[in-house]
Amino acid sequence: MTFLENLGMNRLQSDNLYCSVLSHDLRQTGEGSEFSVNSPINGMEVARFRNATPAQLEQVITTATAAFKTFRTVPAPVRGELVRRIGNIAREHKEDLARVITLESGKIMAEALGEVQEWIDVCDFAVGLSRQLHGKTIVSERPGHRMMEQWQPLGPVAVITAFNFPMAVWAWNTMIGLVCGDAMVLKPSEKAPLCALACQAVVEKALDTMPEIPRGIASVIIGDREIGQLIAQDTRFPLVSATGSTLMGRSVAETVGARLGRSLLELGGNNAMIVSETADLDLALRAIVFSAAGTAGQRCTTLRRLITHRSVQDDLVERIKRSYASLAIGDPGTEGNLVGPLIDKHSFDAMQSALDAAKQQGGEILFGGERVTEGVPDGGYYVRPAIVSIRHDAPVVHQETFAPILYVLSFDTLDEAIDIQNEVPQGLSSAIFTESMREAEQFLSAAGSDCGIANVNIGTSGAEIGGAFGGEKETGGGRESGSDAWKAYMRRSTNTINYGGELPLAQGIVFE
Ligand code: UN1
Repeated sequence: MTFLENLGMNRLQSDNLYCSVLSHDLRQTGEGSEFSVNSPINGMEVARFRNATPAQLEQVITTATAAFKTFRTVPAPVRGELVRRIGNIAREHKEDLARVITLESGKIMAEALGEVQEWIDVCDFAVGLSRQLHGKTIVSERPGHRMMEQWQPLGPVAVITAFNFPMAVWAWNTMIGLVCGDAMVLKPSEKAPLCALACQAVVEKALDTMPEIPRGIASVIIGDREIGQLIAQDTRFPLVSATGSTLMGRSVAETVGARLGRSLLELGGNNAMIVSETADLDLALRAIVFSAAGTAGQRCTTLRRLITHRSVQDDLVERIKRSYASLAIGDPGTEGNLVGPLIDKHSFDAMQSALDAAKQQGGEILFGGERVTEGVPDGGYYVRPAIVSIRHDAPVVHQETFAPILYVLSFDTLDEAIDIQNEVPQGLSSAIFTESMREAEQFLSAAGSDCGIANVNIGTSGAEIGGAFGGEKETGGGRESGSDAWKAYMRRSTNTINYGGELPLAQGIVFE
């Protein structure tokens, strides 16, 4: 695995185990239970780790807290310069980084390269932002007074990531958090720890060129649920940003909420596309296939519900079937393949039980769903993406199954389609395909989609980093990446300054 060596990761190995605790100041193998990382490509072991212990977490938090004290006073544009260098190193190693993603997440190379590109893009965004952390000047009701607000660094921030976007989601949080002046601690998915070490290796290369920056501003801790729980409990993390299942997010939110900390959650999606009778079906088809079958259905933004106007449904479904039949399924490292493996057997079993449930609930499997064993590496769980026709209110349709199952639902009026779109507990991404301006505007209006992302003539997945990314309801409400998502990583301080010689009270109160 020369790409790991190119990234400088070989030096992290000792006794065949990779480090579980990593920052410039700390470099240790874990002292907890051992586990192996198996590539979804063929099930083979690619690395072994030992989980970190609570005592090792304590060291990481102490290091991050100390680094934060210095880092918060480093001027934001200098912090931006660090992020600029991180982005340049990521550019230089784009292909090697993508290979680590493919190895651990099973994502095809084209999408893995796209993921590294998201990291690079968010670096560029964050560099510009480092000179734009603006507060407001506010007029005061009192003579001789001025009011303003400032945005200050928040503190050490914990980032808990999922296997499916092991670098991009970390980068959205960490590149923005760094320009905001926070010390960032990553607890990666246990399925993608090598990606975390690769990210850390890039940050450390950049840190080597800027000795004025405290080393402990970025660290990685590889641990199990217990470590995640301890992170959520620890008041030294004013913010815990977590991406993953709703189950995991609920537990993080409850624990962080109990200590009145902040959590930033990006959880499950159950994303829908409405295809109107006026839609450009060629365009819709391309969007559907990428959104539903791309990444083997393992994006938070994956298209899971296709809400079609009754008049176009049969034609559209036929076209999707034809397109699905020609999708190359196989080794994600081989050029030309478009659908790689599911992450593991557990994920395959979950897909099969969802398909069984769909059948029991009156659904009909129109295409796919089965395991593919020919022309794919042995040991991986490759599946043919499934198309299922079913009632919109069947219970299985309201759950997120992290696999390529596309439920096809029908509607007669747009009001009905929007109700169907909004009736699930999740609220991440949504789309409408229509050539009607009225329909598009209704979908985007206050009475339209209730999701954090609502698109017109674009699929549900593949968002750019410039927008705020996240969703409502069980998706958790957090926003990451672009727009003003940076505000979550800072504390707001409202300042009133009296430059007059009197002490007038607000609201005209006389107290003498
Ligand atoms: C995720 O699946 O957790 O919009 C993130 C998209 C990507 C990010 C997905 N930019 O599909």
